Amino acid sequence: MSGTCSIGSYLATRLEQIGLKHHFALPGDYNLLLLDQLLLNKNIHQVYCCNELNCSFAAEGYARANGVSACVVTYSVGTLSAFNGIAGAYAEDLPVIFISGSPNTNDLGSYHFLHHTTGTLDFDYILDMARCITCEAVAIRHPEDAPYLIDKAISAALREKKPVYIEIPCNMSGAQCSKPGPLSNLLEMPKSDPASLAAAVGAAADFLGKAVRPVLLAGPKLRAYGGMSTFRDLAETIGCGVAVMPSAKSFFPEQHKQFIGMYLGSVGSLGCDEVVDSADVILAAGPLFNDYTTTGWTAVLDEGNLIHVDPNRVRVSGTTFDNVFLNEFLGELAKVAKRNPASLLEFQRTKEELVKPSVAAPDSPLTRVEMCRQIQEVINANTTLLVATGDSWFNGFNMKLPDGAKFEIEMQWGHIGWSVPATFGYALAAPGRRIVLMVGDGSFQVTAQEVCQMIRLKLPVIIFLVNNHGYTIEVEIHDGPYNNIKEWDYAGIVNVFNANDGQGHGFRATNGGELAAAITQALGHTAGPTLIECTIERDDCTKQLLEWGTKVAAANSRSQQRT
Ligand code: DPX
Ligand code: MG
Repeated sequence: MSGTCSIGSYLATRLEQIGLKHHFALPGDYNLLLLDQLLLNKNIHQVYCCNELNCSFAAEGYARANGVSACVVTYSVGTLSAFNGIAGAYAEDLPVIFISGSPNTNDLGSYHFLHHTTGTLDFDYILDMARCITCEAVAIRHPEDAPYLIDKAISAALREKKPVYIEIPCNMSGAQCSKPGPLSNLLEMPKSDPASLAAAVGAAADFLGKAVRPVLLAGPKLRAYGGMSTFRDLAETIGCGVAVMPSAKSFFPEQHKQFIGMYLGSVGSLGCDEVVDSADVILAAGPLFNDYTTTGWTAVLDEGNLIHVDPNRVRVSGTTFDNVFLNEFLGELAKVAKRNPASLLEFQRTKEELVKPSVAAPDSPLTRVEMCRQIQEVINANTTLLVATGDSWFNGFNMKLPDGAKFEIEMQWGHIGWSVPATFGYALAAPGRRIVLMVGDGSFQVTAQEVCQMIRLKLPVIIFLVNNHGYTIEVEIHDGPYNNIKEWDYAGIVNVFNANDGQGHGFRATNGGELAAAITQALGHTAGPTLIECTIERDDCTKQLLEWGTKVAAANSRSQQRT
């Protein structure tokens, strides 16, 4: 292990060691030498995006499938664009190693103004901003510090499941530093304080033991903090009803006999909110309750009834136990929790069966219901369904997932445009899966270019582009001329991206027959993506969106209260 290597090669080895097969990149003169160094490592492929925003979202999507990811951009002009996706990764608990190639260190202390900056002598503003949206931000200024700083950042990302920022000056990527050793201590995860863990488990077991009708609720942080399997163990020990929050859809199998649906207050799945609301103890594992997930603060669970399991602490009916980690807590609780299936029995007694939509006539104008009916058929055990911000969220929530199917949503950050590059990144990290995206026309217009990278890398993604002629979610919350968007030829755009060497397919479906034919083509096409533009009426949205939109709008328009 002794000897030296370049800083760029040190970084490449570390990225390889933490399990990356790809990193996403955009060139600029401050990072070109770094990109050259990274290219020397043949075990990780450099993958390109059309702009830095997309690059950050592609890395965010890759981290969803792979657990961790990296993207490399150029200083300031590139970094600032990527910050949006990096902040999104922070919100969504995804460890993205965000690397920026920065100015020559000899310029920093001199009276030198530099391009791509604000035209002042401040060269720290990017690092300062990065600190707000990462869990560790480091800037290499001397080669001998590089191994320490790179390792410090990478281990923070893996430990905290948040993005980190590493700034490498353009005169440093080729400079020598000591070679990387084994990863071992970088991967060490913190352990709960034993006394605190025992106290938390004791209090939770006691609280659950006295409950008449407990339920379990899976939250969005369950996956990032490694609790999906211990959560299932706990659920099976208790035998109670198990609900999921929207961003945790697929974190507990929907075919499991204890599954009672998605909890989203009055717009959750049929019969679920009644059971959760009437439970006297709710164990929420890795939740994040915000205005969206509480449907505009109309579905706020009583803290007194909650066992609130955060990544690193637990609150049992308002009493906090610090230094208790989610996965260990759930595992220990599963060993001592008592059986109580009352909430599941309640659900089974009260549940109403959903009426399956009937098949529409193949030549009648396409409706949202018929579109979803057909998309449902595409979802198999090997599918990952990604849904973009908009009514695609609610269309996605209503989809039934067979065991093995996965669901991805960016509901905390909620950036329109996230889904196209994130799907690209996800598809790259999950080559064997059937990747299906549902995206609205407005969201698509933000980051549409990234379809060309799916074409470039021959990724057989199926994109259902819901053309409802505008920002329908906003139409339902509050309409105005700003919700109208310019019509595009969405199906035709694939040919623009194909140019003379691509094999993407684009179809427009205006009725059920055309949609069925396009889906058949898509399922047989493996040499690139298929985009199916589904044209529906502007107001053809889910009833959940209407109700949710009204409640969120009411929460947004509350006037200032004096307390
Ligand atoms: C906005 C949203 O067409 O979906 O189904 O028609 O709503 P629907 P579209 O993709 O439109 C999305 C649109 C404009 N949200 O309805 S959800 C506000 C918004 C945001 N992110 C950013 N800017 C604005 N969520 C970056
Ligand atoms: Mg739309």
